[in-house]
Amino acid sequence: MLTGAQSTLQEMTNSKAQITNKNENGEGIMDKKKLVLGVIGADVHAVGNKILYHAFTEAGFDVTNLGVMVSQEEFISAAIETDADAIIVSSL
Ligand code: B12
Repeated sequence: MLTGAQSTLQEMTNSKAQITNKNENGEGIMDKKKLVLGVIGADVHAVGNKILYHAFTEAGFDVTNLGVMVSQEEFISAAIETDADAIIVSSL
């Protein structure tokens, strides 16, 4: 049985990260979406974060993985630095 989060993850990874744009010749080009991923605060639960890193990377996202015990400020700084499309917080 899938949890809500797991089925959302499955939908996200199945739909793939790339948006198809056209270049000047009208050919489709792939635009990789950028994510910042981590576990917030004093939380050290690393397993879900690892699975998400592999799932999103495999699905074609460009993932910056900050690991565990990440502050809100670190999430924001990394998102600005990498011009991320989304911040993903793995939690339980
Ligand atoms: C393993 C574990 C630990 C290990 C962690 C090892 C490690 N390095 O990861 C250790 C022993 C260190 C630990 C410690 C603690 N733990 Co602990 N732990 C667990 C346990 C058994 C499994 C967690 C796990 O890794 N699951 C497997 C992963 C794959 O699942 P997941 O993280 O949920 O992620 C999946 C989905 O949620 C989803 N997902 C997650 N995020 C996102 C985000 C998006 C965008 C999407 C789409 C999907 C998605 O995808 C993931 C992959 O499939 C859970 C119990 C449980 N049944 O969950 C308790 C649990 C999380 N722990 C708990 C607690 C209380 C603690 C401690 C506070 C205990 C203590 N008093 O010291 C400490 C906290 C330490 C700290 N500072 O963080 C509680 C949390 C309760 C709460 N929510 O308030 C739980 C639920 C146990 C319980 N029933 O009491 N723990």
